[in-house]
Amino acid sequence: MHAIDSSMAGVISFLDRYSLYFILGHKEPDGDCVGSQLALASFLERHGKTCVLLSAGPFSRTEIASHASRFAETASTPVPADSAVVVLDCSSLSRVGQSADGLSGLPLAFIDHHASGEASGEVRFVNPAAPSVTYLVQSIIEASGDRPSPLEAELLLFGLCTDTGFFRHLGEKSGEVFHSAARLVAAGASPKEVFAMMNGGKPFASRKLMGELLSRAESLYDGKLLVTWTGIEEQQRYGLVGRDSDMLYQLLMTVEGVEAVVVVRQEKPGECTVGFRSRELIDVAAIAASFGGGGHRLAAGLHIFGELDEIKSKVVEAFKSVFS
Ligand SMILES: [Mn+2]
Repeated sequence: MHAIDSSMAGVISFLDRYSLYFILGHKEPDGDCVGSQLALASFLERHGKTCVLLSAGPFSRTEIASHASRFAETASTPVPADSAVVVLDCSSLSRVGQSADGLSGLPLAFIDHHASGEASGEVRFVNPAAPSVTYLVQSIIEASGDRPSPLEAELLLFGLCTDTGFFRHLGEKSGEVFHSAARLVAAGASPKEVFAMMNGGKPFASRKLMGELLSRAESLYDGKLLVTWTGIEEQQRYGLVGRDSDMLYQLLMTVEGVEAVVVVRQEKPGECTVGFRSRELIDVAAIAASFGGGGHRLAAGLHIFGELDEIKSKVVEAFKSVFS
């Protein structure tokens, strides 16, 4: 068993050591995942490396759909000698899905800002205090004595804005995050364009579906928990494109007295996903973890086997101890 290197020097030397890097992210990628993968690949390619971008997809979020063509689902075999794997925005291989197929045994590094994950990989550059993985990738580029290209800066700002809800989720000790964002803007990123990329281009029907979820939301535990849900038939009727939960959470979190919001979706018969948001007091990552999910203290999620009604009542029940 080798010691795991979690230092900046360790990750920089890992990214210098090999000639080809497979750059992976988690299933159901978001702007932070895709932005950090693309920015890291661009940086490494500028430094003479070959990069292969892999993702299990699906690229169902409107704001990342245009990047889908840059990614393959699995590596083509045989894998060239002197290759290594970098996994971004998650800390365990189970989250990357089939994109890791054929890559076992290669040198492996994780760059992540989630607290959960298993202790594998030669390098684990993991900082749960980081607001996004793009923030960590930016710190790696800068610690290497370089600065992001205009394209990389835009991708890095896109990831940072995705995971911070365009800076809304940041608290009082986040001065350094704003400094790093300022350096991205100085390097050519446009906040206006990133905002449009994140929030524009949604199908009309996706807003109608959001209306359905808003009208059916239930207020529980004296208004501290708001829960809403949607079934398969309804999602098919309105279409799955552009279902940005972020806006839905944002609207529900504005309600007076609310501490947490839960959204349950039946994805297919016998399978649901559950999303959690917390205002401040409730650790929703712990609640998600009790069902096998994960995430951050104030934003978490899980994929679970079962039907909508059953999962919804189990999840609501799990809040009993925190609200009593
Ligand atoms: Mn992230």
